[in-house]
Amino acid sequence: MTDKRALLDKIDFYLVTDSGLSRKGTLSDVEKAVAAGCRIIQYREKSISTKDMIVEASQIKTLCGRESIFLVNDRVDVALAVDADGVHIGQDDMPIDAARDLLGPDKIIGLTVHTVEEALEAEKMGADYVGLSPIFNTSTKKDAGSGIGPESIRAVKDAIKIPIIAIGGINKQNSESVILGGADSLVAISAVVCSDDVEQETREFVALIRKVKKDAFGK
Ligand code: 3NM
Repeated sequence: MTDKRALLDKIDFYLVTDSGLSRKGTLSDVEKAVAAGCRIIQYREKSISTKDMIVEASQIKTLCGRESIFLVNDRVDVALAVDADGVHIGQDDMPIDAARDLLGPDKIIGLTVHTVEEALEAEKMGADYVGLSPIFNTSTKKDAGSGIGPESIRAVKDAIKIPIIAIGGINKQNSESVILGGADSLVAISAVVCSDDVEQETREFVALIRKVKKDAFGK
């Protein structure tokens, strides 16, 4: 197991980039989030050329260094080009086994799932974690559908062993319900990248998640 894979068990707050919403830009957001203790970054970029993505992805890889996992959303080719730590893929993207063949056994592959059945299938196919979505209604992803509610996380947690990352409409007010519901980590895009101080917001999310885990589970 690589060092980065071992980090997967220790993640609290998970940053997904969004250049459309960001106040200060993707690179600044990543730099601030890493400085604030975010140990996993997903580069999600749908509006620039592949050439520009590769330049930005390699800069993000440098910012993540050895401390933070660096994943690329959807684009296995970009992940390979910059030797990222892995990819995050959706149900309609490249199948996990094809991504695994291209990336090799050591890279991290996360898959978005919406149901217990999809989570079981993801684990069976060799995903390293699942992104469970959308927990609450969100306007950040237009086609995300309606929130499944934090009470839906438990059934997924009971069904699989790999980590669950919750996403969709999460903020500091509802984070506790998400972690108590069974998520190992959570993503909050607009709550962080739309803020004036990404470093401070990330710090607050990291501290809040750690506190809820410690108080509820003693870890
Ligand atoms: N994927 P916010 S929801 C990138 O449901 C993404 O799969 C989703 O943004 C899914 O934290 C989402 O601002 C956006 O609600 C989440």
